[in-house]
Amino acid sequence: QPVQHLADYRPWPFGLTETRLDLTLAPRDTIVRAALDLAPRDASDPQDLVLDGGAGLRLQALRIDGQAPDPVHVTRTDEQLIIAAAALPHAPFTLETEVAIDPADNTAFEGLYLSGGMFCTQCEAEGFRHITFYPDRPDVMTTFRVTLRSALPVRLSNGNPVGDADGVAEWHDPWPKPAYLFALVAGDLVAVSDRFTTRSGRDVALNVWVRPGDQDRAGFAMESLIKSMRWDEDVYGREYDLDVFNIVAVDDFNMGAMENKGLNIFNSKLVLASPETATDTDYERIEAVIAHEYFHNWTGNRITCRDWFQLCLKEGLTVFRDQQFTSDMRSAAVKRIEDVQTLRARQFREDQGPLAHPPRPDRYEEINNFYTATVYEKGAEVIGMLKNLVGDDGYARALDLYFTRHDGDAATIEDWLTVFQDATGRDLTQFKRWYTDAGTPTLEMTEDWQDGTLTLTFAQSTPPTPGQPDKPARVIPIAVGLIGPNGDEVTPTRVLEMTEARQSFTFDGLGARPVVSVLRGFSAPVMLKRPLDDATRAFLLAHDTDPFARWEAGRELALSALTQGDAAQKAYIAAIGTLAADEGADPAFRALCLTLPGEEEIATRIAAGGATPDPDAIHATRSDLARRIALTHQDLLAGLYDAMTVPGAYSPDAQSAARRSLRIAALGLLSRIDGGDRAAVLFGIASNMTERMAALAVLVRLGRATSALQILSDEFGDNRLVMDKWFSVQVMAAPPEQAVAIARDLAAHRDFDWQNPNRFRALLGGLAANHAGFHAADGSGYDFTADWLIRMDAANPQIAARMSTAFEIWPRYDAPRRAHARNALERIATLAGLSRNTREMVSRMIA
Ligand code: BAL
Ligand code: ZN
Repeated sequence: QPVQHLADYRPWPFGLTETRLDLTLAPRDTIVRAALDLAPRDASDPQDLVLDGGAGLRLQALRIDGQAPDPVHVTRTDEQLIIAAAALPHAPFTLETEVAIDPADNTAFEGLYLSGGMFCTQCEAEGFRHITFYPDRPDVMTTFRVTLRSALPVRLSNGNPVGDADGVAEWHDPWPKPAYLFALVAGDLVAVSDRFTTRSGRDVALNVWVRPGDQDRAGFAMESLIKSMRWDEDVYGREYDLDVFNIVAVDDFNMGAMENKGLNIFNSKLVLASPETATDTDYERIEAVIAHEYFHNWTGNRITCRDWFQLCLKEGLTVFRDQQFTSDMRSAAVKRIEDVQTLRARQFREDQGPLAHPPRPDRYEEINNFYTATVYEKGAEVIGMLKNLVGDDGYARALDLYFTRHDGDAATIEDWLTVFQDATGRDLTQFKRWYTDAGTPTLEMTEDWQDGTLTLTFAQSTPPTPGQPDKPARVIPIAVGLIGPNGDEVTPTRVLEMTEARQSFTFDGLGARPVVSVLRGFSAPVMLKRPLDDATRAFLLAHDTDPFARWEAGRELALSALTQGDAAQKAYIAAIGTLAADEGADPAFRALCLTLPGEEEIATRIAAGGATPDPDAIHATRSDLARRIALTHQDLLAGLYDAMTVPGAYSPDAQSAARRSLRIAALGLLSRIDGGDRAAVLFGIASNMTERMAALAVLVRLGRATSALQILSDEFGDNRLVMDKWFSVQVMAAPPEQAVAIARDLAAHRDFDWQNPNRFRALLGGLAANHAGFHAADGSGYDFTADWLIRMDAANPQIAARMSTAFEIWPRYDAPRRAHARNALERIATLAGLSRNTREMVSRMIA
């Protein structure tokens, strides 16, 4: 498959009105019979019928209106089946195919595969072509009728059940959909069930399907689903549209979850939770991802993407919606801060390296490589900015128009922006650059104060990214508030709309010079630079009424403390102590303020300033600062650690989780001076996984985790999800100089089932998350990772390519590290038989 270009899009020359599938499931020789009702779009211009489907499909029969075509008119290539126009009727016709496939050999988990004896599918983006020959593109939408034949007791597909008897189940999906939303499951499963009545009175059967024995860990997923369904009705006016909604938990899954119509398939780690096995973070994530997949029913399924370049149309919007949902269910302030942390850690990092691309790319080789932080998280930020610019009412009008105008469509970013223009009258020509231009803009702010007038001058610039050397100015919504010298807000939040490369805004009639609170709520995904002394940052940390800006002031102080030496450290430590002691503040907010920036974030900041990050120095400086905080605030932290104990039975609600998060932040700092004694006690007595894992991470960092690790594996050796944590914490929290050796030992462990994506991610992702460990000066982290990427690529290209992003910022390090990284990448690049997925990633990284 050559490079795909957005500019080359052409509609498919046939219409498809119904797809009928009949599958006889077996580990080997699954038989797939497909009947496609087709019609040429323009009978006067006959076209070849080109269907996707490669060598893995063993074609056993091919008929057009019941007749086998002359073989001279049929061509097979590596990736397609082509029937010449000469063999096709000029009127509607039915194409029938019969193929045999081997799910048991499918280690790539794309298409139909087996996971622990269960048949399941993953078709986004281009998995359906591994099941049958098909126009596997999102703009070909049709209704599906599916017959499943299997002796396994549960047989599921999309839409509504028609019947199920004697090993044969029939399903009908009345909503036209593209093939990427097709799914089937057959297995020995049990359901946690409930019902939901939509506001127009549709009675919907809800099921969360799990393996027998896992039912007691599926209740939270069901609660989350019901909350999501209600929220989408209340906030977006969107109702569910089938009689059943099924969720299935699967152990082997490349993604987090998948929004197949009426049959969401989930990685089991995003469904199964109990207090003993899941952390507060797991619970929050399960709630968010259940919501995300459910919300796709409207933003993704009813309105899908015309082509894969438009992926952020559904993903950015659905992430934005799940972020709103979590804000409503929990603390909006804390959620916003967490989202910005994620954006900076993943997307700003992506923008800083050779994989930088716009939210809507205009070329790709392998679309699976574009399920990125830029498409998802930056895609959501762009919608947040749009909402900021048109206001809440404008946003609501635009979304209503989007749902009415485009229901049933395969739409584009242009369609999306036109809806906003039509609903609000606003010209979005310049705004569109956020979709088409890559890179994180830098926004510099300077202030001028004269006679009661404050002038803020902003200058924006965006560094070059691959293929985009020059970046014109973008529209940047800059939310600003002014705070008086006594700490009162004198000017509430106002959104300044910057449209030029350099632009000034004035505030008149001010009595005394205020302190500027800028980029409130992180109103645009930019890197803000402003000359500000630590005393003013401390003032904002104490007084800013915008929680994000308040936290950000603390973050800036922390980064200053980490890079500027003693005076900055003193200022930071004093300010952070005041905040930690503020009993009026949300414990989760205090926890966020007490948590130092991660080593990766510090490195990104140093690189953005034009310097070369030194992973070992960053690790040492950060550890020293944590120790100084602990020494200075020993009593305060010990008091918090005790006071934030949550009495009674575990509950994953936001308030309880907030208290635990503050307790854990205190524990982490105290461990810098108590030798890990508190952590050892906590690990022994805690009955919930949140506190046990936090304690375990401390013990691993301090090299005293041997018995705790043994206890955990004795207790949970047969629980895959807990064992994933067991693998990852040992590497992620390890002292950097030991991380690679520990990873090597664990890779030889009998439970390192490397073909399971979660287990592979636990170990390799754990190492990548250990910044100074992965970037070991001798290149051992790079070599170890490259060895495993090579091995994984032969089994599962998607996972290998995804995990190769561990290298995505290699050019920012020093010359010896760069040489090691380049060697490792070249070793992968030159491998014979490398997948398209990994080849594209590696070649972009070493271009
Ligand atoms: N569509 C792929 C999985 C997700 O974003 O929901
Ligand atoms: Zn999604």
